[in-house]
Amino acid sequence: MAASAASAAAAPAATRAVKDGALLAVTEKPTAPIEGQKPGTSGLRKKTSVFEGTPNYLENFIQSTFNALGEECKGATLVVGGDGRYYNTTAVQVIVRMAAANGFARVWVGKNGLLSTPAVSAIIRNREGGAAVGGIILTASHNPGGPDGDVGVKYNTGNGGPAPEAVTDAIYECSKAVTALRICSALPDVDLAAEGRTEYFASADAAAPGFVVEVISSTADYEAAVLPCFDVPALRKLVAREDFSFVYDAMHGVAGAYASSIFVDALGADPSCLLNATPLPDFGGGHPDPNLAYASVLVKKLGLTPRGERDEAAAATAPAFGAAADGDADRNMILGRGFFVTPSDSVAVIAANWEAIKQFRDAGGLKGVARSMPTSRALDAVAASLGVPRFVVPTGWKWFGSLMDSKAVYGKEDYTPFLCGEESFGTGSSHVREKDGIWAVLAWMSILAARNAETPIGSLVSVEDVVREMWAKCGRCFYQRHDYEEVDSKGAHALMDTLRAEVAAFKGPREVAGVSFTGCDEFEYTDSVTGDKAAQQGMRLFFADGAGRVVFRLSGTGSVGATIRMYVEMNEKDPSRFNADAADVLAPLVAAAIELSHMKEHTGRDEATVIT
Ligand code: G16
Repeated sequence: MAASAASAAAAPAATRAVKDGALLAVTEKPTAPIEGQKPGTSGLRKKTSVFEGTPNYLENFIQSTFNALGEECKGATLVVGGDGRYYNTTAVQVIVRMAAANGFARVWVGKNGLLSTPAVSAIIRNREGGAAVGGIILTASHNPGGPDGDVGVKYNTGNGGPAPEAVTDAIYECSKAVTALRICSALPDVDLAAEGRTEYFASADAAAPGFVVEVISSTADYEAAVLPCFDVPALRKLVAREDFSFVYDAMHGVAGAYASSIFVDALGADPSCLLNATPLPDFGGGHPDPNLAYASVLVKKLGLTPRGERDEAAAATAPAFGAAADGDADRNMILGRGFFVTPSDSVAVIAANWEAIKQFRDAGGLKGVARSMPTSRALDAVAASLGVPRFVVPTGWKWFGSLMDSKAVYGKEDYTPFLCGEESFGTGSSHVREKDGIWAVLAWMSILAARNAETPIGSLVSVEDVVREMWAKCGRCFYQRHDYEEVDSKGAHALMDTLRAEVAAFKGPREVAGVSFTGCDEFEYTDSVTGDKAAQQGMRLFFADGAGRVVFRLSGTGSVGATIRMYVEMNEKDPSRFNADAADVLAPLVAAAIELSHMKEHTGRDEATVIT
């Protein structure tokens, strides 16, 4: 399968030559800066109504991106695709016309406008030996889609990863100064339904095309990057076991475009294992966020309550393994029969079981691991036990890229193969420079395959077994994230200021709401590879000498008001307490953090909007 995917990626597409120079004529359209086009944690995300209802909203941002790239656009190749949400194909057509006018020589567009986020990363890095300068991904990730939902645009650089802050800051600065849009208005719509290459010539006798649009397979380059990471025959053996069954919920996002060829064709699973596998512009009316709250159908199927507790009756007949993806297929949720794996535990378990994963085995082991700061410290304990360097970065996948590129790009220490993860249901490795939901699922299946290579049918080592094994070695990090969504922005900032004042005034341990509050700080980061700095990356409150921790930060991915994220963690080393209910264990920390932050006073809220 891997070999055929690789050759499919290299297969020449049908070519059509169009020799009408008028089509490449550039129109300069006057425009004026639009306020608020500042990329957040992962690109620009706004309500669809803002993109549709504000003249030139998309065009301004794309022109600002190209202006920020400057000379890099000239003669270059750009990748364009998205998660299939409403407005995806409209935006693709606009971007192609603007790319032609801004000097790009070629655009690679995913068939039907579809490309997952990790697929864009793979195409930028690998297709034609890394010929693309970068890519534009049309996604608002896990945010709902449709006319009432969200649209997002993000730029990935030549390493395949999300643009670092220097680039997004430059785009933002350009957005404040943009006065003209460059567009090849006469260029016809790209036929997105069929793979193929269209060459536009500036004149009938031009020797070479002035601009090329290639509609490429959405899946081939991605499969060629991801399948060789795993022992596919071993995965097929697992899937064929009578006592193994699994369900994958693509949540009507772009993962559906990959799920059938990977899980059914390559691994031999029955097509009935796929749920919601047709990408839809409104994600079927759902919220394509793979967590306990929004992947409720899958959660129930796996024998779990909406709080992630085991429902004995339902668990008795549940599949052995379940997983879900978000809109752009970079996030994942992992479930066992009647068992929820927190994303923080997930990356720690993968690290602890690295030998089960061919990609790591072939390289002689992991050379680096990392987590975002709010992610639980489970990975720290595993990294220490393995003796592998461990990094803690601010929230945002872009911060992992420099560590993965440390040797190849910066000539420093080699940390690849590299494993990283975030509490926000993101897990990935150095095979691409984005988090990769399907990679994470295959990593988990590889662990189950390795652990069950010799087990008799009927005694499957389960998801729960491997998680408990990690807890037994490293302790259990009880973990929850409480999100207060669509809070008034002023109140949210005032809450952060209250915590900042707490840090400034902290005089030593004291009791708060019956818990011992032992320290606090504000997280700041210096990238050890590039020297880049990031200030104000979250307020940290420590309890019980650091065993308990609550982090507050404001989300950078919402589109309305502010979202306050409160991440609550308690590290427990005593195995007799591992079976306690996470909500019960964390309740005292939640109460103390709410008191210290003056949550109610700043937000008017009695409780979180979503707890995951
Ligand atoms: C993006 C970033 C992640 C980040 C997440 C949540 O993910 O790539 O690194 O953890 O947003 O960010 P925030 O807490 O600021 O909302 P995605 O899947 O939304 O692109």
